[in-house]
Amino acid sequence: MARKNQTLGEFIIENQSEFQYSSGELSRLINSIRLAAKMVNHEVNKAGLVDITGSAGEINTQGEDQQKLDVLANDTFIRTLTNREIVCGIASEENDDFITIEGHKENHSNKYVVLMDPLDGSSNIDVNVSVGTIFSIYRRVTPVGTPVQLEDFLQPGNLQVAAGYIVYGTSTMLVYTTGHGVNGFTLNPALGTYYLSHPNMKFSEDGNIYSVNEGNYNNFPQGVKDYIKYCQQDEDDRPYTSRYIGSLVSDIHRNMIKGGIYMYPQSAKSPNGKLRLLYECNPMAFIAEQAGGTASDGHTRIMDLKPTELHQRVPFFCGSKNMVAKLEEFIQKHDK
Ligand code: P6P
Repeated sequence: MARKNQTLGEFIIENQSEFQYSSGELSRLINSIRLAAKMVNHEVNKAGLVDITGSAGEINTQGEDQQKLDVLANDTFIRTLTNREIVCGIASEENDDFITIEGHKENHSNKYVVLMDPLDGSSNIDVNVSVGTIFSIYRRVTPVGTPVQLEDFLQPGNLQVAAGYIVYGTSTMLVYTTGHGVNGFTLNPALGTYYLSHPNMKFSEDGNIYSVNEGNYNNFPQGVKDYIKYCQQDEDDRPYTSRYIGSLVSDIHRNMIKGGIYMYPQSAKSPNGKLRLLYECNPMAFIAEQAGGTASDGHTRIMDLKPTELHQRVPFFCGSKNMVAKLEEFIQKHDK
């Protein structure tokens, strides 16, 4: 049972029984993510003061200019999870291939793998706009005790055991689910403690915010164009409000609190969309569904998609379920 202002540590202990099959290892894993998030938060909050903003001069696996904080966040999460030996593998947006964690300690856990986007929206860092970390946790499919394989990471989102995000915004929040609803914890930076500030977060069935990069409008599929025009019509509860931060975690976090839909469609520039299925769409979809929302690629439930590549991209529509359903109606009308 969630009690307002409970600390994250108390919450994890009191809800330990919910972690199916877990002998406390999943709790230890969430605790490690909590610690790494505090370290990244410390660096993000002083980004403007120390020479760590701006480009690291490297290009990541996505061909994107790697920001220094991207590298720092990636290293921090990987080091924290590796030192505690509570996962046997890590896949990251910043690394071409997955990382295998060899166990040396007697309490080494080799049940779980983590997939993450260590610092999503990092192009916003230099302009002081909020950014986020996204993570997704699975039990491995290969036998425990053998080295992890790619198949341990290429699992459909409906097999996630936990997923969450950290939003480094006006306050830093950790929002996650283990399949029993969604709870948001706000960090008190003075104490370094997270407090349950948003128990049992819910997407409203309807909303009046739509989030999309309208600069790509001319390249969107016709169904998406029609839906955007529908949002703008002066009729019934419309026009809706357009809000787009360009930071997935922030846009979805706001829409979960206020009601709304986030859209990243395919386009001529991004024929499969821009967002990555494994460590952006699946975790955000798990959270959205656990909060009563939905997430699809316009035709199929995101969490039912069978992954084929570690960094594959898919079109992504996520939020208030009646808004996503309306969009799918427009998209599917053009399928006939
Ligand atoms: P665009 C950030 O790079 C990101 O992955 C998401 O956080 C964000 O929603 C999207 O891309 C923004 O992309 O093409 O609109 O700048």
